[in-house]
Amino acid sequence: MVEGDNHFSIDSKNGTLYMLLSADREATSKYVMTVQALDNGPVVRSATVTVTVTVTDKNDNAPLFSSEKFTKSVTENAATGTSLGRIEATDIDEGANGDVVYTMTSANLQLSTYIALSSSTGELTIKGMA
Ligand SMILES: [Ca+2]
Ligand SMILES: [Ca+2]
Repeated sequence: MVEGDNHFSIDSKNGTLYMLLSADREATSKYVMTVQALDNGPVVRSATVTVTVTVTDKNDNAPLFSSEKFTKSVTENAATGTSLGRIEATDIDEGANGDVVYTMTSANLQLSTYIALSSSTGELTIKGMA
């Protein structure tokens, strides 16, 4: 190996590449290294190649809310469709592992009939009086 990273080692006899440290896609998603092959001739000849290792994602992070607590207020008799703003969470994983879906897990019956939560955006809106 000519240049690389301490995450890898290579068997100089058979070219097997070994991973020495575990990878974290959220820290480094790709490793690029140069590997050189040398012959044993009287005048040594060589070739180099670029090796790219891509780290695929594992769902190892939970979504994180942007705040520990959200407080919203609404004026009485607010019209149906009035937005109360968003409850926001982000997930640093990739693709479906990082998609956030919002659901109301506990709300008093009155609240869930009066306020709607968008499962995709986390936006709260007034549904209208029951
Ligand atoms: Ca991950
Ligand atoms: Ca995740």
